Amino acid sequence: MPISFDLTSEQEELRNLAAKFAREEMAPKAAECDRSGRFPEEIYRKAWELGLMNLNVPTEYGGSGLALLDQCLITEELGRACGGMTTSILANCLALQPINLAGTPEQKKRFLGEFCSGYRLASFALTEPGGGSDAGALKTRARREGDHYVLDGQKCFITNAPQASLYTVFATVDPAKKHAGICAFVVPRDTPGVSIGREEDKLGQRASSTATVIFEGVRVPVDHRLGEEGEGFRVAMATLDSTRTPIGALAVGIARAALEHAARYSRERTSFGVPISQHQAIATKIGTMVQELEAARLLTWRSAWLVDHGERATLESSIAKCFASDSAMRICDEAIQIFGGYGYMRDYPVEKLLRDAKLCQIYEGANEIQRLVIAREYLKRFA
Ligand code: COS
Repeated sequence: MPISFDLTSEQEELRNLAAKFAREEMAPKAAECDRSGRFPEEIYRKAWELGLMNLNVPTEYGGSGLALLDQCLITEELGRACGGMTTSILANCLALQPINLAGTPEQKKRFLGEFCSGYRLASFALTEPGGGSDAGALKTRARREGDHYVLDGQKCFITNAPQASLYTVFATVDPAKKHAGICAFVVPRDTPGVSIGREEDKLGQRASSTATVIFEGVRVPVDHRLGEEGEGFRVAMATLDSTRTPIGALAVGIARAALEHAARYSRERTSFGVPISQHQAIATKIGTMVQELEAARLLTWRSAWLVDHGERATLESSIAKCFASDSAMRICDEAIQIFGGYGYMRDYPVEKLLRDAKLCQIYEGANEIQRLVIAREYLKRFA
């Protein structure tokens, strides 16, 4: 089978569009939003206007309908400018993917259409205060009452929760059934009984918002359930199979920014009479950083390519997300080291990158879970 890393002219255009938006709109406000924790809604609106949101929504429902590889190209450019803003922009793709995967044509038209006819945000609500990694043990209850389900429970660390108009929520009809009891629901924000709890004050990615969502006696019509009763866990896992790869691309974007800052600084800063880039101690750091960045990008591209060719990429998406986020942490750490004392200071851009990269190791499945998935999938194939 031929392998090509050439991008089409359409892909180059998309990448340029994202790079321009990142450079002109996101980057100038990244430091300010990081300091204040402000949610820059004007940027997200503009991203929507340019078609840089809802990238995975099919064109027939008004979305961009982009291949996952195209989504990764865009995400890397956005991630290079601001990790937190990129997370908020990507959150719609994560929240709407269960509808893409398991919605009926009528549900897709009803729920996806409104995201493409106007600017709106959605949140993916899986994680709970009692556990994130063991998603099969979630406790939010869904009790069937006639043609409704009644939801009770709490979801935590939910991206864009305070601003979202819709949540895709995972709840169980019977905790004893574990995975087989879980259902996926579409829950509009204005449904009585839905409220927002504590908004988090985070280490990094501070331009995105993160909060608890509380469901108290929330009545959801049966036709808001995605897929059959008991299919919710599989819908969540299949969603993450395609959304973990863009998290890898986001980590590549953050790492690329760190490498570029460090490379530029190493040529400007002198010590012992020469630019520090001429010292082997610095050059070998840069050599390793470049290798890790290139490898991380290739892994995200391969995972995206497989998904775009209709393959299940559980293994590859976990590898891409895990490797890219671990490398981003190492690259950002080395970038700070190259900047020396300046790197530790908030006046310089690299400490933010490290704080932003850290979240990529934790969300959409902690990297310990990715390693577990990788080992399981490898052993299945190896057998
Ligand atoms: N696609 C489709 N189906 C899948 C799947 C996938 N990627 N992964 C698992 N399943 C199915 C399995 O085939 C199994 O189905 P059967 O019951 O019919 O055999 C079922 O789901 C249960 O799978 P499994 O036994 O692997 O579940 P476990 O509880 O052992 O482990 C992990 C699942 C740990 C991998 C899962 O809970 C996980 O990914 N946790 C992290 C959650 C996460 O990413 N949270 C972040 C939220 S977004 S910020």
